[in-house]
Amino acid sequence: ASAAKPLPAYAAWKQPEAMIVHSANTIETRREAFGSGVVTPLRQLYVRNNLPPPDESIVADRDAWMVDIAGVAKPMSLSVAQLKTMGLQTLAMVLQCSGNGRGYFPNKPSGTPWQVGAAGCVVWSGVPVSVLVEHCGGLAPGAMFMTGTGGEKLPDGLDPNMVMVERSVPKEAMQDALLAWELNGEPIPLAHGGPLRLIVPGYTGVNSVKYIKRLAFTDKESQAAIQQTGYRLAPPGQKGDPSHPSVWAMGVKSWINTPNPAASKLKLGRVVVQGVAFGGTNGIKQVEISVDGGKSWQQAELVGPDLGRYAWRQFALPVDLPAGEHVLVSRATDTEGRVQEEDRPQNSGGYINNGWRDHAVTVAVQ
Ligand code: MSS
Repeated sequence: ASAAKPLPAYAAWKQPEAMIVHSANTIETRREAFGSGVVTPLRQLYVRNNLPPPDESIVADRDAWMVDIAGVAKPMSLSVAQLKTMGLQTLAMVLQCSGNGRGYFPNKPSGTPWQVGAAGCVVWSGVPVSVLVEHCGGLAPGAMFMTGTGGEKLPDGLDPNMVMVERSVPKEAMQDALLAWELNGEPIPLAHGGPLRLIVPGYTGVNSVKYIKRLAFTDKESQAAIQQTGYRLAPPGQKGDPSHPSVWAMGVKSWINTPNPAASKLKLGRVVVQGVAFGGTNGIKQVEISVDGGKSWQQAELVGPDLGRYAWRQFALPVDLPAGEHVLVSRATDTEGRVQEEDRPQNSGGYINNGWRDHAVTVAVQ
């Protein structure tokens, strides 16, 4: 086996034992590293960059970072210092890569083969986008989408649309969106989009644009490839194009973290099955657990604080496991009654895998 890859310099402060380094721009949390606190510690939070992150110097003077606001009655350019005078909201949310769970697609779609660890539940503070829009005199007529542009320096000689990180979401998503400067009570580290990040709760990670330099309310979706052809739910075998649904809101999902599938032998007896469940844009109503691969189900208890509809809930269920092999699965239901499905949604990009079957853990008990 090849040696584990080292953490890249911009994320060197992460806890190496907790992470799987796929590449310098794709770093996953190990399933067995998720603890029982509801909030994911930053040193264990996954990282995903489509482009290499900007230079660390952009977080030297955070308050001086500028963002352009367009597609409003009074377009303006604002510093983080000015944003901090406008309002404050704090929200807990599941940050999950669109491709989390891609590693379970049997046909191996191109892209990082994430298992469960391209996700975490984190707390953001910043100004509500709705407050900002009001400050700018309201939306310009014809606004349909909220479009965020990342602050990376683009490589020379390439069509900017081919490389830039610019994502559009329906303008309704601005309702609970933030321009955030703080993450889990700290200034947002560069790795996670500091000094300023657009936060679109309930949507997959790609829609929360890091180091945001422009927030525009637009009549059309961004022309960038990452919007037009990337992150599209294309049928298996097809390339993404604008006729396919964009990867936006997350579905209901849960998985078991304990017992740890990496621990091959468990002692006979009682074990507390634990994991996390979230509903994307909705809260969680209930989680059921099966210790027989989905034949029969028992209701788990939701434990720990409820940090709101965008956060995940922890669940726990003590069970007695006799000797032998057991397939443990969880199935969540959100507050609107949507039930996590057994099968992964088929699509060529390996996106939004929330099927419970793929997330099973098999444990051997002696
Ligand atoms: N932003 C920017 N600016 N850039 C990049 O690259 N990426 C995405 C987001 N944002 C980017 C951005 C993705 S894709 C994701 S997931 C996220 O981010 C992540 O985050 P973190 O913090 O974890 O790293 Mo998939 O859907």
